Amino acid sequence: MTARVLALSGGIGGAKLALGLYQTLGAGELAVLVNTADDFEHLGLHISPDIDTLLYTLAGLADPERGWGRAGETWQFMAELRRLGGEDWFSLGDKDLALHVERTRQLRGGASLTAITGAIAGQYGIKAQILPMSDQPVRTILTTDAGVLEFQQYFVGLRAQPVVRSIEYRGAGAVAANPAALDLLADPALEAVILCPSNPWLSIAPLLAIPALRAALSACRAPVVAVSPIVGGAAIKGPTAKIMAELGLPVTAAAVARYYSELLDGYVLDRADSGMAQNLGLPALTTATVMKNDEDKRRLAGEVLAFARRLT
Ligand code: FO1
Repeated sequence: MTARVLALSGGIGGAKLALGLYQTLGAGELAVLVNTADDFEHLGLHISPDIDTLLYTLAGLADPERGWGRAGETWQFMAELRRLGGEDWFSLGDKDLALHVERTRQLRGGASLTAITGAIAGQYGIKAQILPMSDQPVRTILTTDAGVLEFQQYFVGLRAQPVVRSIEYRGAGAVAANPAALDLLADPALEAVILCPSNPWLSIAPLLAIPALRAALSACRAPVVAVSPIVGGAAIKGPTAKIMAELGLPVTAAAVARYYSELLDGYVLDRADSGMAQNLGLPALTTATVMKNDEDKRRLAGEVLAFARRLT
């Protein structure tokens, strides 16, 4: 079945709404286009953190507290690695490790990240398409007060503490966008494109930096709706608010809407920010956007889909 809703997502924040959409839509009706600019090579393995967060979340395997990695994980590999004096700044659980080893083996055998992700999603019983934004590498590089840093070095190694001056999505201008995503965006049967409440600058911007994807989103006939990751001047999780302030932007839901503005047909913001809804220059839905449990995720997903339908 061809998907009728395409969600754009990074890792933890985006995966929450993606799960709500997945549980609200029928089997095969959701496709998720995922950031791969956080990917990196670590201990000789290809790690795709945002894809893995989507895989584990939609399969019901994710750790609910951390948001990344597996529930009920064990850490014997990391303990032994530490004992050997190995690199232990990035934690790979024992179950999670199997995914990285198998993915890396298949990549070295010549399979594409899209094909591998599709096969793993199938193994996990996921009835949605999980699409890497590209099969070629794009890498987020941050210029900070601690120097020029690769994404995971900044995010995990330095806990996102350095002050960000600028962000580059290295390679984005030259890679091919995922062809399945381009096909979906051009499909007249597509009903909605949802920008999940991921970090706009770290998670969604890498997708938008791929010229063919941005053009396809602009040309798409289905309504494009973003959900604000900023609520009442703060981010629900992660460094979105900190980065906005460091980039000289006001930390508001409206500033996120302005960042996406030319792509959007509608914007969803929290009740805490209802005062901003009138001045966005585009249709807005004000609702409770903080997702504390699966019921919140399904409720928000249902409201976002109904809002998008009204924009058609
Ligand atoms: N995030 C952390 O904060 N610390 C970790 O040690 C860590 C390990 C890790 C391993 C596999 C994986 O798929 C994700 C992992 N993450 C970890 C999360 C991840 O790197 C970030 O949350 C995303 O890249 C940002 O979306």
